[in-house]
Amino acid sequence: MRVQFNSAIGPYKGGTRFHQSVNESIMKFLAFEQIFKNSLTCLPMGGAKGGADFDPHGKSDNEIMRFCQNYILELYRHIGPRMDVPAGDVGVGAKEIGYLYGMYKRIENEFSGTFTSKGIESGGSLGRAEATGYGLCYFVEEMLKEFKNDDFKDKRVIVSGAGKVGSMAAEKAIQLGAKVVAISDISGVVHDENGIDVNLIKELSKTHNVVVDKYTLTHPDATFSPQTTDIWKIPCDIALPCATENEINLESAKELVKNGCFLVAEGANMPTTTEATKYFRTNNVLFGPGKASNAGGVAVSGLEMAQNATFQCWSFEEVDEKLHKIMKKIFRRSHEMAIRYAGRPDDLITGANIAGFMKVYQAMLQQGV
Ligand code: NDP
Ligand code: 2IT
Repeated sequence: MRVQFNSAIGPYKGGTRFHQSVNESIMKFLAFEQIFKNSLTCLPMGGAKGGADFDPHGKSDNEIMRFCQNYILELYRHIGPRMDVPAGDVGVGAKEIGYLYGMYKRIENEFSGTFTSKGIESGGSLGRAEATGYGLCYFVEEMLKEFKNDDFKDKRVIVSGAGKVGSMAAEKAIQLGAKVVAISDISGVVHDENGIDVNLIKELSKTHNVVVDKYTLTHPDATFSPQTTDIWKIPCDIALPCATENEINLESAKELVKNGCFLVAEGANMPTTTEATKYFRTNNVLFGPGKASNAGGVAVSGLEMAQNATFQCWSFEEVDEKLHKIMKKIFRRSHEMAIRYAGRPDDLITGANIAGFMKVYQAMLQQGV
């Protein structure tokens, strides 16, 4: 299915999710969020989301390819480089995008981009695979600088989700001087006080198989718990939920606050329940809302569209620098709106909502409602 929610500021744009939980209600809320997230990037992209309740875990490459091809047999007529540009999301990475784009090309007989997060050889952008996780850390850097006059150095960080977003967030946090002490996937949580070996996590997560439970085989000092929510019980300064919706509930929020966590930034879409979000706010935990903090992925998707449209290939450094600037700008705009409308400079939830909404609202008025 695909929900095309708003195209006031650009072609419909958003990820494709393959997961057994996919239904119309989840797609609608993700597409709705995507409108304002995409607006925050300042790039011309509308909001959409799509997917299927197909579970790629344990499927062969051939089965995944056949599913992708059949998915496109219906979707192809509704997408295009100026109409709707899907990308990856949970369960959909460069491999699946390759199969989807390949089938689209076979039907339409054109090399126009139309999908982002493609493999590099198929027209993908360098830096797209890293973009959401790296962008999240760039956003957190701004939060630390503005509200604490501090940085990542020596901070204890926990990251849920060892997928595309989580593994890259962990990698960048480490590059910026943090110690990532725990990471999780659907099999459970690995806790390593020596610092998580992100290269191993990245290596293991190349397949759709669970990986975290294999970590202790090579890292005997680490401990493993099969309960995914146990990650929120591990003392940390910064928590980066990068797995799925509603993974931090009120109980987990209380554990985090009790153990000294002072900053939470969402790499996933809506990983924090409303009650947990309120608890963070009333306990002075700095909070980065997903539509701002995880916008780096779609921002680099926008840069991939720009490269495809102009037949250019930018270097990793060029893309990463642009991503860094975009994340800083998203923070600045959300912060300004928080000061202006929420009366609380750190209310980035209100700030990002208003900053994202204003452009879409003005475009819709200009175009006649
Ligand atoms: P992936 O499928 O690559 O990774 C998801 C990871 O989360 C996997 O390691 C998965 O484990 C794990 N997981 C799933 N459920 C749980 C759980 N309950 N507890 C702990 N771990 C769990 O997806 P992405 O990294 O692409 O997406 C993650 C989140 O980020 C989603 O909310 C997505 O919408 C959002 N997002 C993604 C962007 C992107 O560009 N990819 C951009 C912006 C937001 P397993 O593999 O074992 O199932
Ligand atoms: O939730 C998201 O922002 C994504 N899955 C990325 C969307 C995109 O079009 O790159």
